[in-house]
Amino acid sequence: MRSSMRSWHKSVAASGLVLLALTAVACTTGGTAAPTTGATSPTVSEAWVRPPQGMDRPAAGYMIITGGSSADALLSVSTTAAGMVEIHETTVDASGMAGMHPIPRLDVPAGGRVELRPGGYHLMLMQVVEGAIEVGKTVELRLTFEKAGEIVVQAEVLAG
Ligand SMILES: [Cu+2]
Repeated sequence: MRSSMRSWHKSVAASGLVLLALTAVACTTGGTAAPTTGATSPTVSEAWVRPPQGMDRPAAGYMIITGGSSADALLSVSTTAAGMVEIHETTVDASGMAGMHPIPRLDVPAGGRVELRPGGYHLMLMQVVEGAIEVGKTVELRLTFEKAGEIVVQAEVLAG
């Protein structure tokens, strides 16, 4: 009896987590209705931008991309806040030195979760428009996916 209670608690906790995750995704997509075909596009949550660390320095963008019903890929990103945006991958070489380089596409598996975060995949916003990326502001990022097309997200500028 006691053990069945415990597993009941566990499953309630687990479904609560799922619910939270779904709510977060629904908020960032602005409650857009799902296509009637049942096919879903990738969704983007927790988008934020770290301001440039000094003059003529790039800013960085982070987010969580959750895959839709079929595999897709992020191909490019643009914003009015910067002249150019690259998708970067962070790698660590044999001597432990971290470096980063642009990648032409970021694959998003169906139903998968791809995190862009400090020390991992990230967006590099180059040629930042003066004053456009400051803490407290919001940066609009236009993401182009191979299949889903354009997805626009609002990224909060956070000190980080
Ligand atoms: Cu980078």
